[in-house]
Amino acid sequence: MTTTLTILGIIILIIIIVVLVLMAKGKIKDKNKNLIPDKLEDIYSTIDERIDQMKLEYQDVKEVIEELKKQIKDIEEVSKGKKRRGRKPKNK
Ligand SMILES: [Ca+2]
Repeated sequence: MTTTLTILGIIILIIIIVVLVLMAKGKIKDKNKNLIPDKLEDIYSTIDERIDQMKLEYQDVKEVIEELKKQIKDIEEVSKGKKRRGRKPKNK
């Protein structure tokens, strides 16, 4: 186990050194010189945008579920004899 981790650590270290050398030679682009390859920054940025979009979509689903809960409660109330309230006018 320790040997495996040591070998893995050495491999990661070699990859980091190779990437840094390639960046120093300009083979791997790093426009802002923060030692993070531009490709990695692009990937991070894409993932970050998608997570933001997913949060918005999740919020939509949450709102629909809340509305569904209200509607189910309305069915329950009507079944107990309460008068139907009907749909609220949309204010969007
Ligand atoms: Ca960079």
